[in-house]
Amino acid sequence: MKILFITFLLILFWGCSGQNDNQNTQAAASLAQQVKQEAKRSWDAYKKYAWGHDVLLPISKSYKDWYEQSLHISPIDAYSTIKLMGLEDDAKYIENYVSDSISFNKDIYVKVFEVNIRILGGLLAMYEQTENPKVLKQAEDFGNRMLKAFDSKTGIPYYWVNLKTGAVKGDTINVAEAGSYTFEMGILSYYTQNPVYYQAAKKATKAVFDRRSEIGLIGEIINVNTGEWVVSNDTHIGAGVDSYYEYMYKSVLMFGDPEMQEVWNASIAAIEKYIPEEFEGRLWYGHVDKDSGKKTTPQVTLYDAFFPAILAVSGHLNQAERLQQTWDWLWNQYGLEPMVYNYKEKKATYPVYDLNPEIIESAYYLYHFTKDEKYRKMAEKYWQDILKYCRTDVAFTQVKDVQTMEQNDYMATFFFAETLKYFYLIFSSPETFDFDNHVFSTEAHPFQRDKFQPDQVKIRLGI
Ligand code: DMJ
Repeated sequence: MKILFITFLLILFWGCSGQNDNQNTQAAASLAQQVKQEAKRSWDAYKKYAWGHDVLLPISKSYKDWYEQSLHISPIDAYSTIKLMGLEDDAKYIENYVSDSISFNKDIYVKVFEVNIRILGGLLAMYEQTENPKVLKQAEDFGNRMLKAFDSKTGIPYYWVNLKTGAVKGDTINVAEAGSYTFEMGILSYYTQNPVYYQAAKKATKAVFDRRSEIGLIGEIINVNTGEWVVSNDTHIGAGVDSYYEYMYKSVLMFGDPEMQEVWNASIAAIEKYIPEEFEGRLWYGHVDKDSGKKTTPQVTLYDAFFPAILAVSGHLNQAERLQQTWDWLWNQYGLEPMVYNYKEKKATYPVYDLNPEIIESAYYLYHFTKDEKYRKMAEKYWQDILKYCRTDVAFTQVKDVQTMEQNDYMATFFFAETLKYFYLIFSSPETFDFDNHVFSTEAHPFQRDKFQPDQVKIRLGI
């Protein structure tokens, strides 16, 4: 009788949990569809009001270019999301436009870091999807123009390069801008079978790493010619540093470069030893003096919320989950995140929210690694808040101040490339996308790992 009763309870439990799983899956699937519809609506607004230009201004229904001439950043950056969502006509339209109607031979100075992650990364993702040789030609042409920036005494790129003349300027640069190139330039080396790009990128990363302090920490801002640290002695993992660490690990994942593995091992050990801090029961990664390891400013930027994703994928899952809890707590203080936050004063010191993706990216990685529905619930809340505060009649826009929710008139290109993509992926059924066989660039452009044959990687990247 007792056995019968226990069996009945187990069947009831399984039945209910099966029903819950079903409900969760259906709810997530309909959110994925909603994200796709919103992406399409925003893309149509870009086409209507800003086609051919870099960025949509969704309130004035106008456009803005980053420089004197457009670089078509939105379509190039948006492509991999549009393709992943199965918006085939739009994807084909962008592919044709990029291969037949765009020239990068423009007499303008561009920010090397920003165009690398958005334009070179976007073009390479497009090539991987289409195998259109004209797209690869565009990527190669762009890579060659960018390469001129790396011709400095240290190998760290200048801040600006003129796409037409190859002239450079700007000799102080933050660490993210100095050393986050190995991923895109490694992929370019692979597809063009020319190691020059990866070698230049790796030299820049190592030039930063080689200037670490005795306790293994790097600074924030460096002089391209002298290799000296300037402005402050602080170090952290946030805005201005973030992707330097991200690309070390992703180059290991993608290319298996043993030297980068050593660089990553030494870097993550120093980070974990000196930067984490417990405050009021939560885990924070604030600022630290790079020479003494002493805590300085208890400040984070919303870019730092990429770190749970990197911790999770590199095998530090518990730490990743704890850190994501902190970010979730911060989101809930406002209903969106502030760009800069002092966690001891509990103050948003720079309260803008630019439609950034990092907290959603980390929720997606953690959902993948734990399959815990709580991460989808987190993402659902972020999505509802973005719908509430950032949605406009035609697209989405930034918020000037997360305390008042006053809107700004700008839809950053990474909203297409990253934010919408990570929302779509976390709500889609896991079979939609083979996470373990892909590595995302810092701009969320996905690249398929099994397209990179290890023996060929060594030859083509010069490892
Ligand atoms: C993106 O442009 C990239 O992810 C970059 O590395 C830092 N973060 C922004 C978006 O917040």
